[in-house]
Amino acid sequence: MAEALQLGEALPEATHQDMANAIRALAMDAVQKADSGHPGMPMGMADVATVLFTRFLKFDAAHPDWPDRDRFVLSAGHGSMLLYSLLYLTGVPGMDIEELKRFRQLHSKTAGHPEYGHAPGIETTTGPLGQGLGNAVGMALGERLLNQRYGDEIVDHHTYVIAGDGCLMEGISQEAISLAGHLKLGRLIVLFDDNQISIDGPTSLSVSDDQIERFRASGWHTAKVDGHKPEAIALAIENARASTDRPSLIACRTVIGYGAPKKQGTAATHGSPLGEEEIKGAREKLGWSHAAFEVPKPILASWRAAGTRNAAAYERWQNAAKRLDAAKRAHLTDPIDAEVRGKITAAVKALKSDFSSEAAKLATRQSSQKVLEKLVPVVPGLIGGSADLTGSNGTLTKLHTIVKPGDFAGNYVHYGVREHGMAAAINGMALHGGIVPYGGTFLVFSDYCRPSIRLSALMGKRVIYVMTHDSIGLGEDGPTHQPVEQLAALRAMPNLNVFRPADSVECAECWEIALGTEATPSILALTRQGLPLLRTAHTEENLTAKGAYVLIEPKGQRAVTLIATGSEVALAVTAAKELGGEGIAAAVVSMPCWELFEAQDRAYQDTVLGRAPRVGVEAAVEFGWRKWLGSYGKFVGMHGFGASAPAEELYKHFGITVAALKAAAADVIGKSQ
Ligand SMILES: Cc1ncc(C[n+]2csc(CCOP(=O)(O)OP(=O)(O)O)c2C)c(N)n1
Repeated sequence: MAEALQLGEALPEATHQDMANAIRALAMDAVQKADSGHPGMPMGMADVATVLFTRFLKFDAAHPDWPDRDRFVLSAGHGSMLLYSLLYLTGVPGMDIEELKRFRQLHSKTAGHPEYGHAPGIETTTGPLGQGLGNAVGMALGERLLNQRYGDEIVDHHTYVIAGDGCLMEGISQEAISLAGHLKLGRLIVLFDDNQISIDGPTSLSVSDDQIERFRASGWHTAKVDGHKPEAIALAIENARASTDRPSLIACRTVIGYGAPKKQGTAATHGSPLGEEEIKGAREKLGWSHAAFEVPKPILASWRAAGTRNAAAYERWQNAAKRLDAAKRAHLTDPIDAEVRGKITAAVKALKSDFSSEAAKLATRQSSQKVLEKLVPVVPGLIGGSADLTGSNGTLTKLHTIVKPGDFAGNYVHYGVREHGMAAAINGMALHGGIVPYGGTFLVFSDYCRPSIRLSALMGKRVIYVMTHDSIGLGEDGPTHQPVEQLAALRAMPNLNVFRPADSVECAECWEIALGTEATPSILALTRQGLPLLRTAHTEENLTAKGAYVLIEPKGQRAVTLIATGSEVALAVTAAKELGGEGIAAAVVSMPCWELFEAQDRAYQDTVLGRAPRVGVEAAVEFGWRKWLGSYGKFVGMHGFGASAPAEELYKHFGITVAALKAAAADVIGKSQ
């Protein structure tokens, strides 16, 4: 069997064709064994991938987490067997032949689509088409930002992407292409699998774009090659690498399912096993006489040699990295280490104390800006930005400088009106390492970012979304801009912390948690309108960390508990005071983060929620609130879309008022007696 090579064994040179055919064979065998998967794309792009991995890609299979490796993103994630074959063939630890045999099985490293974290070398989770391309823009931007800060010896690599027709048809691709062209990300190279086939059949059914002209219009260097001619591919990649001030597109004309005698060039190879007969025919056509999953020693040896080709470069890099200051070196992979964490906590504590004593009325978007002013100097790699709502989001401080095309000294990105592109790019920056990204837009446009937010959550990356104008409280812009269902929709997503702070102090606490939570992204839902300071008594403890806490505990036994988030906590506080004046003991629970509260133990939850009947208030739809209110609790909030009017009028119009809260309290108390 063709597995491990003996030490000292000569490495006979395999031909390019043999090496590419190894990918083809593994892809068709694994898909056949799993009885599901996508053989066509790996078979079609095997030549391109072989040229890239054996001649250009800077990686060291023994050290797949080398910070200065080239990034390889398989945006067309359905072709996952291409990536898995490459990882196995080049010798990435843990990706052995058994994993390929377990393609698409539970707990294998070889999931249907590449899952970040399942195996080294999977740089990002792909499958939702176009996302990988968006991530790659962020990775390429991250590389340039860190190059500026660390120099060529430490950070100097390329980002390569394989994208298919599907990726380029998705809307997100336009945002990604446009942003990369604008920023002049010259180290981004997209290899387009130009096979003119997608699931429904030939792409002529649905698209007539001239992709070359399209990329060129956004300032890209472009080329077209026959994707089965290794020398032409190599030359195109060389030229792309020489284009240092423009990103590059190489349209590689390929035949999907290359080698399958009857099915190649057709959609039949896209997403189904080829079948035993067709595989037998493909083996004959390709001249591949080996058994399923068998890669002859000389061919494997050549692949393994590709995997060690950069071992010396890796050693050189290690030596250069050793000369770095220890903290700076650590921040290349982990910007928020224990020391930085300590600084963040100290800054947040000081700010909370200031906020409490000043007791100013501030919109939480303004509070957030004030928090950022303190964080920018202490968090290395903190890169801000907004999708053209900088002033509204409060994402820019006077300490920031702007990232410009070809100039990466700054720490703030104007993403333009490209919410989806921004969200995918900040995922890419977080994946790259060395960067803690945040990006701003209006909360209602979280829907424009949602597919990328979902991937931040699925991958478990520290990405911070600053989403302002979080309710009808934004006023006159009206229902198109007033989120009502977004909070519920975001809370429905696993592994996402949705924060809705009630005042400046909670806002500072939310930032501290978001920065300290490495494997969970955060949404900060912030107000446009001013809010009174509620946390007038300074506490060192971060109360938001438990998700919810008792803000007001009445004397004596609770008659009712008012639970609120964000801007509505102030209403609950006023209602509780008035109820108290009327002899009704009302508690107020501020609940800035449901997810963190859900993670608390039962005893804490019981103390906070109490045994009295409950009323919930949030200027959003009720969906999800039952779990806090129980069957008999009442909810005060939105029951449909908002309207265009001044905020105060809207609160009255939609019945989100102190009077409504008191009436709801009376109602639930009455029912419980
Ligand atoms: C956002 C999104 N929409 C739809 C799909 C389902 N899907 C997977 S592959 C594919 C066709 C892709 O065509 P192409 O990129 O040309 O891939 P090829 O047929 O060349 O393998 C579709 C629609 C998906 N994965 N992601």
